[in-house]
Amino acid sequence: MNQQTTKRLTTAQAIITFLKNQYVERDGVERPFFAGCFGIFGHGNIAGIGQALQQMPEFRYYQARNEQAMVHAAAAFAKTKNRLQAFACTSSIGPGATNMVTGAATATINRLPVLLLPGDIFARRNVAPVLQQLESEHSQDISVNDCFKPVSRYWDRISRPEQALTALPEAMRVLTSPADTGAVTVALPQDPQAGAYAFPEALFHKRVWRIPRNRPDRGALEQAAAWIRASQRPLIIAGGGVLYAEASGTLQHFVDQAGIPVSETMAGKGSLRYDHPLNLGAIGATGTFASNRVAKDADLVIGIGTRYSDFTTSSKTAFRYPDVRFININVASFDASKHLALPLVGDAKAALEELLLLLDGYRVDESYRAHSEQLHSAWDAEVERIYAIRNEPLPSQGELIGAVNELSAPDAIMVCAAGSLPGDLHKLWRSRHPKNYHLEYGYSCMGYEIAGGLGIKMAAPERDVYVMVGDGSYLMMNGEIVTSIQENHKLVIVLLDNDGYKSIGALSRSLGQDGFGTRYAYPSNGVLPGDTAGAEARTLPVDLAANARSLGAHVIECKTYADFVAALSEARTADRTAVIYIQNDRYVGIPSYESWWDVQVAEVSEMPQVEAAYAEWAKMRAQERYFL
Ligand SMILES: Cc1ncc(C[n+]2csc(CCOP(=O)(O)OP(=O)(O)O)c2C)c(N)n1
Ligand SMILES: [Mg+2]
Repeated sequence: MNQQTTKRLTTAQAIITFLKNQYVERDGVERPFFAGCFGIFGHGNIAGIGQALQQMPEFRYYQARNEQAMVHAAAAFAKTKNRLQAFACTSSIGPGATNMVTGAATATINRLPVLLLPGDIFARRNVAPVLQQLESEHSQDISVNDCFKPVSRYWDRISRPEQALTALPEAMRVLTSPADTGAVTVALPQDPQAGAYAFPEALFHKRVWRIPRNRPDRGALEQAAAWIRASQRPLIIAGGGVLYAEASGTLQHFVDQAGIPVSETMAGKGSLRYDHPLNLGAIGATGTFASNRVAKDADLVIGIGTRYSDFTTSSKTAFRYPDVRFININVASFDASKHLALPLVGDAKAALEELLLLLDGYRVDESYRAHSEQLHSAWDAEVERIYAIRNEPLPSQGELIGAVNELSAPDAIMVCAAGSLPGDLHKLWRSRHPKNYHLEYGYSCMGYEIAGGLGIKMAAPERDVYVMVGDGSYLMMNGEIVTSIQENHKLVIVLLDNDGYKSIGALSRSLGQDGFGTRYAYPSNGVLPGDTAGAEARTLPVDLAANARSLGAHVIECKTYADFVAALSEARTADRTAVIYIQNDRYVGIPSYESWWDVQVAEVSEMPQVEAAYAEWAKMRAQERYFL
């Protein structure tokens, strides 16, 4: 085809036409990369991207309520699709754009592809300052969209239409790269966005981006096999990379053959079924005693697709064996090299397949395997114990998690992000398939829950989606309930009300700070009450169930565990998004199991409890390690 054939389009029309024609292929399966575009219109995008979407309804537009929420929905969609499909998000300029910054950071930290198309100020500048323009006396080449730079894996601004010709392929390279993916921002000043240009037709040809399964260096693989053979107590840590690579089956095969136990990170939970005898469950600060005991003595840690967050490593106190070594399988050399590991840079599935061949005939010592299996069973009994608690008068969070787990279909998807729920879920949720457990715990962004649920349901409409959300997160961002009803993407939202921030309240008490600022209560004598105020604190007249009802949801209010069980079956048959509202106990918590999380305590204070907490902290701090 003649490279010189051109088509006169606005830049926005060219972008949407381009996006429509981008495909990805992995393992011989080809699919369109973009599922459509979320957006909220304003003067920064209505005549550009807005008009283009209107003209091309085959590239589906979804209206959102809040720009941050739509980016969360897009990220959750991409996560559910194992990064093989994604959304674009269009916003106006100014606040519409900066609302997306938090969403961008969430996507980038979780390594999830999202294409952001914020509107931008006039490139021709003569009418500046345009409504919502933040001016600078130092430069005219600056706008609020520069805020996206540190939270994007690729950032560009299209000030002249022909810049799209080089920007768009770069955007696709990053979005489809397993190692580099994250938020990609292409800012669109409104004049070139709606202005026309003769674009080469070649830009719009169908293009298939191959998602590679890179194999690690052969020498590194051989060395890894030698290290594994030499190890007495190896432990696998399964991270999100196992799931994105769809490597669960290979991991199970590997574990069955080698007998190495597996612990799971927040993003990697579900890599093995919970009832696999060598699955020790969650690891780290929110880990099980099974994982944390094995991690403590492990002489070799094989991290697969993990970024080793402080929650995973218990702030570098989890691995105590003096000569512990690490082998890290990761698509990103950055993560593969953490803890001065032997890096196996490559795809999790491909790397495990190669290692399996090199480990032919290898098996851990029978006593080590038996020890791991014993811990697995002991942990399962602990989960059973917590599921069976029937706390009065208000139910405990653990028993409610048990009910959701036991009464949901094994192929349902449960989503959560912040509060006390993630830690409890990490320990207690029994994952029955690789996508059963969806936690955004890279940014732990309050507000992700319902918006994320929407994105998940769009990615997997055939599955039930359970959103587990605290009252704090619910208050922060609940608007996508409306979108779920508008688009008929039914969610079951379990809204756990404990009158404020249970998680930060517990953290505050552990720091000697009495839950200050974490209860939803009226001030008394100008001071917000802490936990010692007990029941004397006057709670706020907030009715979250009525709030959910006002947004159009089917709301079921519960008081007891029995009500809750009945509500779960009612919600399953409801014709639209259902919200199960229940108050639960602020103080009954799940303990931590032989782990720690480093939160810096005030070194000097006028409060004796804080000084005591500091002394305790200093002891644990001394156990933090460098891996050199
Ligand atoms: C956007 C955002 N702001 C602040 C925080 C810090 N934070 C973590 S959990 C939490 C409280 C969450 O309250 P809620 O949703 O009611 O859950 P609970 O702790 O009561 O279980 C806060 C403020 C956060 N994670 N995200
Ligand atoms: Mg709460």
